[in-house]
Amino acid sequence: MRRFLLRHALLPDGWHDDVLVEVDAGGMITAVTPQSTAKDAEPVGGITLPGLPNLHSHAFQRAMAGLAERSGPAGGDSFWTWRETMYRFAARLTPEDIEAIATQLYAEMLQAGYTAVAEFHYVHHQPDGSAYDDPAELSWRVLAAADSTGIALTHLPVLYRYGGFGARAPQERQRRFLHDAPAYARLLERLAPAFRDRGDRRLGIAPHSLRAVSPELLDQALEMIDAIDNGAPVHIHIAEQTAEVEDCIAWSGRRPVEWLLDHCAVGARWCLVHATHMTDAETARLAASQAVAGLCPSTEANLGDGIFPAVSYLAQDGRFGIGSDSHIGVHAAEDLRLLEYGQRLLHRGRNLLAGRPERSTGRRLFDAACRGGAQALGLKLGAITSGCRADFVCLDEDAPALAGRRGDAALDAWIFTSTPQSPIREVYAGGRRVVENRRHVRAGDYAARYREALDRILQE
Ligand code: NGQ
Ligand code: ZN
Repeated sequence: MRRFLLRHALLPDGWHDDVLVEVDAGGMITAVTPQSTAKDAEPVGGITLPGLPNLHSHAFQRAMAGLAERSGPAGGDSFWTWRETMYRFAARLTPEDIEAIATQLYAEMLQAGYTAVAEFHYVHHQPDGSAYDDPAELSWRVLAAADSTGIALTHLPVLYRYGGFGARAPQERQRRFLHDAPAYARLLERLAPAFRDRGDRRLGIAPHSLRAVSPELLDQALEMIDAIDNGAPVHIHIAEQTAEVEDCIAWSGRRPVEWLLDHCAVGARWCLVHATHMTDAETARLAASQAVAGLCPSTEANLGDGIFPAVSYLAQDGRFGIGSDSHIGVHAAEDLRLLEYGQRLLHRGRNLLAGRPERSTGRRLFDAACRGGAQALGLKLGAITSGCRADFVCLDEDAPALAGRRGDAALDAWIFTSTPQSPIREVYAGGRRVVENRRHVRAGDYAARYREALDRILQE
């Protein structure tokens, strides 16, 4: 049992001072008492927020951030040309590389205020497409990265079988990703024991997209995971690009989100990643479904996806969380800011996602993204309350951007003011202090290993 005394903290019912938080040996909160006078507790200074869950990550892509920002030989760059660069990059990575990249990334996430991540993991096999001796080799690498850094992990092995709508044959360069149903079932069974009785881990599934699975395969995958953990998270990429919407209509007569809502029991266990292109009717149905929309504002901007209908979706109580996806940016505050700014540019107004008069936009976005993120990860975290993981993000009250501000004003300053130095000074994950003085406690080792890997990968 450990005891912390938080000087100024955001609890589910608002801001409080001198909050005593008791944490068990598993890193979970057992009691929260505001206005405590406890003398024997470990003091946690600054302005303390719950850690934000990051609901969408392809860890290996962190190492190619910035490498696809030159126009290609034919011009006409798009999501699809970026994808070719990404496939070439993915083809080169060894298991050691994947672990080094994921470890560096997860340490960066913790420094940025993300204390949990849903890893949408789809590089499974050797470069020639054959399975590793242990078919879960690359999943273990991701788990090792999470364990070393202290980030909580929802692991989503991706089911990828086809190359396009209507069960088109996959392409050669997708061969590291592919499973048929029996191989996927074996992967899930092999992984399952590593997730039992762990408050900081959950196993779910990720059918990659409606392009990569057939309707039958989607149903089979749901049966497989339910046999292991009934109700475990299900994440899928959907309606990110207009070409995908057109292809889906050509295949089925329906739009992607419409098709999914018609064919699957989409509810609270589901996370629809992107869902950028929806009609008003789809937006209303998704909001009513209680599923989480997985928004990835910096990646969606980088890839030229389009703008999610956030004003209307949130007005209908639609749930959402934030993901850093390709990791072109790893910055919790920046992604929340970009979500609001996309709407400002589109609708030419301000504070569009505050939800009601006289409410802080930052607070509304942060609360909702914590709640939606925790739901999407299927883990008890994202709030400083009994039963949740002890994840604290402490802003430096002496940071100039926060001068004179407390409570929601401090949260708004963190989210909307971009400063050269992040105000996040300390981070606790599962009750363990993993970021001190703005750096992960093992940042030096991780960065050295990461640089070595990248020097080799990019020289080849
Ligand atoms: C991915 N990324 O799986 O990494 C995808 C691109 C695809 C994003 N959608 C590949 N941002 O969708 O086919
Ligand atoms: Zn993605």
